[in-house]
Amino acid sequence: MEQSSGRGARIGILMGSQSDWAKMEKAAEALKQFEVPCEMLVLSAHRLPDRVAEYARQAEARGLQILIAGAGMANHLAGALAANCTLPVIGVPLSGGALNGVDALYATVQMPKGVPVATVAIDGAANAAYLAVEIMALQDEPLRARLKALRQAERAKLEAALVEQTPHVQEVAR
Ligand code: RP5
Repeated sequence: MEQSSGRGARIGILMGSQSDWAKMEKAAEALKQFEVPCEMLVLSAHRLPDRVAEYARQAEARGLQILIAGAGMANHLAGALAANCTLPVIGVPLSGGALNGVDALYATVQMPKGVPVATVAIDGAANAAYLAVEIMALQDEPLRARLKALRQAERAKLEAALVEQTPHVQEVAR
């Protein structure tokens, strides 16, 4: 396991179990292309509730700007973090267990008024990172430029693929 505790981290990526690591690593990978420093940590809301609260309470003072939290089944990690800080918290419901992530989706998304968790799709860790970057880019001009450049590059790649496909499409249509 590579537990990264980031000095200078702007985003904290947390997960309920070591078994969630591979799925949550997708968030770190997505952040890498934007050069946004992050830290990754396994902290269970049920097994280590005091540590979760402590982490959330100290997060802002440590320079973290957004927390991303993923867990499966009775996912209370994102909610427990949101309850203990006012940073934006993005929840990632993870697949697994008898209900394969639908339970975690409901547990993550149904937060009480005033204590929101922005919830992405089941196993949507990469999108949690993109959303975090979009929020941070509001106040960060170079990051905004990187975000727009990446979108543009992806669009250009798809446009190019479309042009390559065109003769084939015409062939089929004939
Ligand atoms: C959740 O239960 C964890 O986030 C994980 O997705 C799932 C299974 O956890 P382990 O039993 O592998 O620790 O709380």
